[in-house]
Amino acid sequence: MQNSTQTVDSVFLFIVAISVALLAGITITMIYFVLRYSRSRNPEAENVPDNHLLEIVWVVIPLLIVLAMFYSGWKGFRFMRTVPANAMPVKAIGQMWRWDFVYENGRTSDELVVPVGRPVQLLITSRDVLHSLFIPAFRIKEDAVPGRQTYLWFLPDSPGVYDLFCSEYCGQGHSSMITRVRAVPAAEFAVWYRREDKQPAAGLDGAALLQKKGCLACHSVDGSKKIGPTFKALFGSKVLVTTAGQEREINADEEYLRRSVVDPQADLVKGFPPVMPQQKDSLSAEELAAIVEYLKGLK
Ligand SMILES: [Cu+2]
Repeated sequence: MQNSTQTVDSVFLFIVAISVALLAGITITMIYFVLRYSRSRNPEAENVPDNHLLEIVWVVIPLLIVLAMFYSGWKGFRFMRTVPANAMPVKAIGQMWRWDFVYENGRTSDELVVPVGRPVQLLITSRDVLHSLFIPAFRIKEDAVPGRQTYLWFLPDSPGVYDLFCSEYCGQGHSSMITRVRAVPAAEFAVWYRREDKQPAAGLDGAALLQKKGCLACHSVDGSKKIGPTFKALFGSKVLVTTAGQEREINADEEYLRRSVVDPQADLVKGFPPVMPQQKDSLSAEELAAIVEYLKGLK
């Protein structure tokens, strides 16, 4: 089965080949004309009458060339917009600044694990601003738009690990919005797919989870100021927040930590923008507990 890599590369090479041929042809003709029609060889100016055959040729041939380029691009576009019936749907959700992948059985992952040999359809959206999902190895890219679903498909035809980027500048942490596509043999995928995500790759180590979930793009653990408040010495401190439009001072207890992760805008810390999305569906209860436990220990 053909995949998007071959499709895009063949269109690309076709257009590059035509461009190189045109560049060479035009350059050679130009050099020939400079020499052949130089003033030293033609001291007397001469009237050159029009040549209908020549004019028709230089209109029709370039027309055929650009139509051929259009046709190959259009064929490739149709191929890439037509999702095979047996494709595996995976939701891909972008947010500042990470990707979440949600599978049909509810399994979630922060890297895109796919079985080799089966087409994958990505159903893409965003929790906050515009992002763009880009997998260079498969030559596919599509915007992630809040409130709207876009799609892509690709065929992972050999096992391997491929980069997956955000390619739409989406704020300060844009460059850390990078993860991987892991294409594994079908049997290995079946095991991974059935496994409950109680033991994520990073274990239940709160520090590793903060890193893995992208929290540290906005929050520091050493007291330095980023887009969000620092986690250092947060537990037990007094925090000035806005709750339902009312300013109040709140005690940063365990309940506050948990609520601020799951529903960050419930108590918005003064001096910080309301940009963090809710984390209801992106953290398991165990992961949340591990993170809160870790935050409590940050003196
Ligand atoms: Cu982004």
